[in-house]
Amino acid sequence: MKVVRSIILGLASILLLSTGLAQAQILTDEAAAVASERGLSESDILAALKTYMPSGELDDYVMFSSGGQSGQVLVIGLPSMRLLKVIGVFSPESWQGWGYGTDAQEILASGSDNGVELTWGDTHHPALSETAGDYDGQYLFINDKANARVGVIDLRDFETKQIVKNPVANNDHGGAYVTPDTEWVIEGAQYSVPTSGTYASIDEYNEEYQGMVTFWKFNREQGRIDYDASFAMELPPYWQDIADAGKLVSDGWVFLNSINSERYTGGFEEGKSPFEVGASQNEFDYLHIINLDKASELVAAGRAETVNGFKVLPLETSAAEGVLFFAPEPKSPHGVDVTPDGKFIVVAGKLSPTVTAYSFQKIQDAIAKGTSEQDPYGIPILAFEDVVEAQVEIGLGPLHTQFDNQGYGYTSLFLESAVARWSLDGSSGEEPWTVVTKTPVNYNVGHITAAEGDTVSPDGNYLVSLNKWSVDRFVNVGPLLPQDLQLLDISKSGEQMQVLYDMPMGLAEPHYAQIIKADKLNPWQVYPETGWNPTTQAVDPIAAMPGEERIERDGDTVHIWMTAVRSRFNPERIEVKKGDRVVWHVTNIERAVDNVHGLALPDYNINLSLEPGEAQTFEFIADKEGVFTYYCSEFCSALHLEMAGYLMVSP
Ligand code: K7E
Ligand code: CUA
Repeated sequence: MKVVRSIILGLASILLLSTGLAQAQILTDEAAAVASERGLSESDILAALKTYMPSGELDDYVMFSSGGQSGQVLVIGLPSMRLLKVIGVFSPESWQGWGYGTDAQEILASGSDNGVELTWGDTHHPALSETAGDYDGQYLFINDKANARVGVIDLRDFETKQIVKNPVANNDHGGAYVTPDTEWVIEGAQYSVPTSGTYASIDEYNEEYQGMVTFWKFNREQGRIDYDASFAMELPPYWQDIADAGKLVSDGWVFLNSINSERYTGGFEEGKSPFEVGASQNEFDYLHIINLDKASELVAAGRAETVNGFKVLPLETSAAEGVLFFAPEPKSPHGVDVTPDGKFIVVAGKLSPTVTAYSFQKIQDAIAKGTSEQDPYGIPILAFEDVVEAQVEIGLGPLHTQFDNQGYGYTSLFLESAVARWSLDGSSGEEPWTVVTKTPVNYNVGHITAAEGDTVSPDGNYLVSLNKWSVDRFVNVGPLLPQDLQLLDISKSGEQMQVLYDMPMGLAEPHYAQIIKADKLNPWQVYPETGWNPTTQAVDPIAAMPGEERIERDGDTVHIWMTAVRSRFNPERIEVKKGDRVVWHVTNIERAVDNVHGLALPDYNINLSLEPGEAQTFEFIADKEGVFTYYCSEFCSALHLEMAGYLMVSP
């Protein structure tokens, strides 16, 4: 308690300068009493001080985290670890009206064209858009591992604008990652299947199944992936895992790690080894080294084939033209992460207690020198000793690596439940390529993410450990536990890395996250003009405008042009006939910040969120006769409960 008291005394003396003796004394006594009552240690108090945000104070960083099986993206402020927003991407999100208006329904249904309506996604890796290798705060991309889709979120309004379905893969894992100027969004498939989408017996796995990586061309002006300018590369049927783009010296190259070089096909039910054993027998798998610039030149020169209407560069072409190379990587590896200077590619061992740093220069030299080693598909294999710069003995179950501004790498250790800090090639002042310290986390960490950690100039300061298990951490809420996101202070060099905060995340399993400086984000507070369509990011020509509210019948279709303002809808009474098609346009004509209205229409499964200026259109067939009340579902004023109307459907 002495130490605690001395910290508090220290604090009090700072306060004394501004407030005077009496108040400082009160603080000392009260704070010491609280600390003693709650049994807080010195480091507890420091942690509390470092994360506490007084009401009205804003966070320094914003973390965009995947929402895992919820199909969402989570927005979290740092260092307070306050949840700021949940963004609906692959799943309907009624709070945002995401998936209830016509435009959003169309976006959300992307990929649902084979007769099954997709209503969820498994988001893994968010990627902030970059300019010259730095996050620019404009867009966010996120993959859906379950269905091989990529979502595009516009950070002017934090809403999903596009979902593209991969036409030559049915699941993905190596996405989303961006190249340093966001020209390309990378999406690597995971479990190999016949890319044509047709049936092939698993006995023909080696010949008829393929691996895949897709490069989606991003059009920044339009804020959309350009489907027709995108292409995929066929890969051998190993299971490609995680990817990263080169930067600075390695710009133009892409790195993908893989598992299952055994090309094991399972069959536990027939007495064979399960996948977990059969797919991890080899000492080495293959780091895929891809010359993306060259691949895109070949595609531009017409060397791609068409599979399911999509451009695919055949494996033979990549092999013959020097687009694809392999380097051995130990053993069933997981993350691949390029250092901020672009010089090294760090692969975490997973089943090997090491991280391996490959030198981009050595890779180039080895490619120039040539190799006679090939895999069964004719892909050149560079010799391990030719391309490796260093191997760091890191600990058990290394998965993912991040970087800071002090010359350290950080690697998550799943089996050890720890984050290791280690020195890169020397700028930290420590002996190069050695572990400096480890901090325990609770428990079983997957990804870690550092402030601006995937850029050419990371910030250091904070690191978040995204833990898989939260046993013992929180009040029991039943057998499905929350996830645990732990904030670490990594601002000090050497052995000090303090866990500051545990944030329970009761919303599926966040895999990866990226942290951007808050001042790089510049979203709108209200939509720029009244009648704004968030999908087109422009005034909608069919929006309902103030003064033009009306109901018009055109045969069996009834058009409604409605405005919403505190605290009324106009019109309030709508009469239609059973069987009519109702096309309902509604605009929130408020201009004040946070003056949101909702439009909930029970029985027809509609709930919109209308932010100031926003226009939405939805439609339905009025196939249920009766009297329905619609109402504003956002508490907008003292007379919010009066903000309602009647929809009457007569026989
Ligand atoms: Cu390691 Cu899907 Cu990035 Cu999870 S993945 S941990
Ligand atoms: Cu408008 Cu409540």
